[in-house]
Amino acid sequence: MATVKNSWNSSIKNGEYQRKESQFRNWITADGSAGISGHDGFKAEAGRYHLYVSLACPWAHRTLVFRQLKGLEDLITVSVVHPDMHDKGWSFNHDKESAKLYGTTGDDLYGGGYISEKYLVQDPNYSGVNSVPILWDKKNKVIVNNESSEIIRIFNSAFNHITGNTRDFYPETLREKIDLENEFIYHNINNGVYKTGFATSQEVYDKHVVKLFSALDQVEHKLSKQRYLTGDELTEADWRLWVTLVRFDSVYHTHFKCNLKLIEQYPNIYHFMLELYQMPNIAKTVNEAHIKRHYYASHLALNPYGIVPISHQQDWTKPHNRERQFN
Ligand SMILES: N[C@@H](CCC(=O)N[C@@H](CS)C(=O)NCC(=O)O)C(=O)O
Repeated sequence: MATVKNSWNSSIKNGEYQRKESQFRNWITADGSAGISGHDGFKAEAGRYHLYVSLACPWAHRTLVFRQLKGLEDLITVSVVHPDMHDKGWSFNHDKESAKLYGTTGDDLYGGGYISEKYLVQDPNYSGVNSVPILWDKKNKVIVNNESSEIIRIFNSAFNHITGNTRDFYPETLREKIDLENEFIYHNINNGVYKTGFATSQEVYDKHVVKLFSALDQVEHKLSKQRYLTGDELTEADWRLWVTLVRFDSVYHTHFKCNLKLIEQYPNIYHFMLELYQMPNIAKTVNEAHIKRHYYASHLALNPYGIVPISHQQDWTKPHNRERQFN
């Protein structure tokens, strides 16, 4: 079967959704020396860096969460695209109404029209994916990094000397465990919902939906015995799972046919999701209208009329039970 181009950061091969590699992988460090991947370094400075995000994108959401967790709100500015993503990719369409409903900002740095321009500025022949998030250097007008798993690691430590915030979500002692959780959750859950939703054959859909729910069953069991994925400490792995959970009942369950259960039907995962949502400054990273509008109105192959369903409204303020003793 042929490879079909898909408007998302992906292609479809033999009915299977395939995500592409991010191409900009530079690192910010306290002194600007080259980062771990051997690329040119960028120095951590207040006001120098910027994030381009969609509030719908779970990968971009990770970076917004870490911006809050690490007290980087005043150091790193943000632009929010319009939730609709069509042929020309993410746009900076923006007016009073979309600002109010979806948190759009336009390209408040350069007045640009599309995210693709940020990539074309780097390389006029750029043919990669025009994805968000982008971590942008305002000083040199270049992309630092467009891989969220690395952007959150940068945020986790690079600006500590400026903010004094030394909270560590990737502590040395837990790295092996965190890496294992990340690997499992990325393939089966974070990307699992996409592999399920974008499957173009029954066989492939059946395979991925079963894998996804078997992974959720395993997470439910784990969270019945311990507060967080790696034990009693909140880490990067928990946040990486959480961004998928908050989109699940309103979007993935319906739009991606991940419908064997709702997250609400997994008591431990559900309360874990509420607990993290209720942590300081986290709720402001969640814009449900932007999330729903993006998925339902952008993937017209899955939802041709772009109708956004009135889904069950989650009560995010419901008290969670995660403070109990685990044995
Ligand atoms: N590996 C990237 C993936 C980012 C990604 O897939 N972003 C999607 C939105 S959720 C995107 O911008 N897609 C644009 C496109 O496919 O044209 C990361 O984690 O940062």
